Amino acid sequence: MIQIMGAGALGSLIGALIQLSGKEVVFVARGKQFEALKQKLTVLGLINAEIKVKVIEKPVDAEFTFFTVKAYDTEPAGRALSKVDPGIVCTLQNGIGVERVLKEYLKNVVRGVTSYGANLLDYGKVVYAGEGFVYLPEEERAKKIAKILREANIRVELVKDIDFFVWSKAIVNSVINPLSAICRVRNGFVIENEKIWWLAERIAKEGQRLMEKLGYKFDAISEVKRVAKLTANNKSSMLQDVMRGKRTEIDYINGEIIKKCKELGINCEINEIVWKIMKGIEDGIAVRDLDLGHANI
Ligand code: KPL
Repeated sequence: MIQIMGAGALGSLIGALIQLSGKEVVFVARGKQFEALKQKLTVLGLINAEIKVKVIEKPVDAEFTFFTVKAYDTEPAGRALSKVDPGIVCTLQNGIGVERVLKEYLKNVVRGVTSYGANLLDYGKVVYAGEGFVYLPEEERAKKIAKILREANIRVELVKDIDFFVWSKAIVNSVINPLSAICRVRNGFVIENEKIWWLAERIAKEGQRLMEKLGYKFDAISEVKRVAKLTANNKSSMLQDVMRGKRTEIDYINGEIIKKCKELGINCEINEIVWKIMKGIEDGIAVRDLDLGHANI
C-alpha cells in the first residue's frame, strides 16, 4: 500500500494520480481536509476525476510513504510516522533542511524535488495546474519510487546531485513565493510588473551568488523567469497560505537561504527584508486584528 502523509494540494494530486493508476492508496489528512476527503477527492484542471479515497488521521504501515506535509510540520509528522513502519519515505516538500529533520525520526528517507503544479481550490478539491518533473536521486530505493510514479504518468528524472535541485527550487521559491504573497498576485505578475521585478532580480542575484559559492552553475534570473512564465496563472503556495490565514514556509526557504549566506559570508540583505515582511504578515495573521475590516475608521 502507498501512503500519502499530508494530503494538501501536492499530496492529494500525487495520491490521486497513483490511485488512478490502479494502486491502493491511503491519504493521511487533518481537520476540514480529512472531513472533505471522507466524501471524495475531486481533481480538476489537466485531468478531471472524482474519486472515492481511503482517508485516515494517523499514519499506518505502508510499503511506500510520500511525505508532503508543510515544511514546519516535518517534526510532528516525522514523529508520528516513526510509530509505524512507513516503508520507504519519499519527501517532496519545499524548502531546505526538511530531510535532515525527517532523518532524525526515520531511517529510510529519500529526498525528492517536484515542479508539479497543484492548488487546493477547496477542501477535497485539487487543481492539477501544471505538469512538471519529480527529481529523485540515482539510487536503488529511488528507482522503486520512480516506477510507481511513472506508472501513474508522473514524469520522473533520476539525477546525480539531488542537492542541486533542492537548492535551485528553493532559490526560485525565495523569489516568486514571498513577492506573490506580499503583493497578492499570481506568479506571472512577478515578472510582468517592473517594480516587483526590480526586487525579484535582486533576490535572485543573492541566490545566484549562494549557488556559485556552493559550487553550482546556475542562472537564477533565467530560472525565475522560466518558472514564473510556466506557472503564470498559479497562486504560489505561500500566497495560498497567506490567503487562508495560515503559517507559511518562509523560514524554510528565505530563512534557510539567509542562514547559508551568512555562514558563507554572502550579502543577503534583500532576502532579509523580504523575510522580515513575511514574518510580519505571519505575526499579523496570528494576531488577527478583525477591526481592520472597517475601512471607515
Ligand atoms: O513551487 C511553487 C510554489 O508555489 O510553491 C512555484 C514553483 C512557485 C509554483 O507556484
